Amino acid sequence: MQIPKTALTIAGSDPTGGAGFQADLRTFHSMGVYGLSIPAVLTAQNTEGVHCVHEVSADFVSEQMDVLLRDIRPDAVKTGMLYAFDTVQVIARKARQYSLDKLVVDPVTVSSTGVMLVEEKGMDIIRDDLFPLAKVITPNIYEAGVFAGMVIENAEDMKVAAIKLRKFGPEIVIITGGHLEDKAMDMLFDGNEFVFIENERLEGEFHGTGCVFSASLTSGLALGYEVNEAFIKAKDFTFSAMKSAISVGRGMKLLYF
Ligand code: PXL
Repeated sequence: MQIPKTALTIAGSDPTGGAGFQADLRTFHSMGVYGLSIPAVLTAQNTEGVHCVHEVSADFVSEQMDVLLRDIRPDAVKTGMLYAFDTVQVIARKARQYSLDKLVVDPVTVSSTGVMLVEEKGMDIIRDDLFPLAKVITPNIYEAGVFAGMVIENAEDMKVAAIKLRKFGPEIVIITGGHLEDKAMDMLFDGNEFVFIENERLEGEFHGTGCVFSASLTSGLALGYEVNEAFIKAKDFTFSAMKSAISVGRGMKLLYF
């Protein structure tokens, strides 16, 4: 049997499986990629929201990376919710040490219900230490605005923010979750051109769309696709998972695939 491509997620735990490393693993599997996972922080949450956060020490995140990466070299890697600044620092150091090149950084900052998923100092380190190592960063429109220091209201603003974010060092910037009237808009900027993908806007509150999008993008890179192609595949995958989302609890819908 042929050995499958592998992808590693370094992210938070979400017991609902709608977001976090659990959603990433489901996505990797669905895309035909073997999933590896390192929990960087734990949350207590349900479909109504994040209740609280429990840190995993930076030392233990470091240990998990060392033990895994000296044995297995993943074909692509993504980071999600990391929370603590020293955890972000350690991950950046290890990413350099192990030359993790197909690195997707999803700069998770806040939950859908407004709970902070990163320390303030952690955001600075994501920007200064992780962005320069990233092949792709995938902020949503809100996160892109925070990192670029502006409010994004339309497609022109998305372009301006992407130009600013690319100056922090990632090769490619993808901003998700833009909207214009009844359209949902995602945009890729590679330093030369802007590529917009438009979809119909779906009704309802969805949990984990950012995680599923960045994990499907990471799967595409692990499978050997260029970022432009992986972007289209990830968008299709996420949109169809949103269309078949399920209400398993009392709160937000979870993407199902
Ligand atoms: O969707 C962002 C996100 C990422 N990772 C974890 C989360 C959330 C949102 O709640 O809980 C673990």
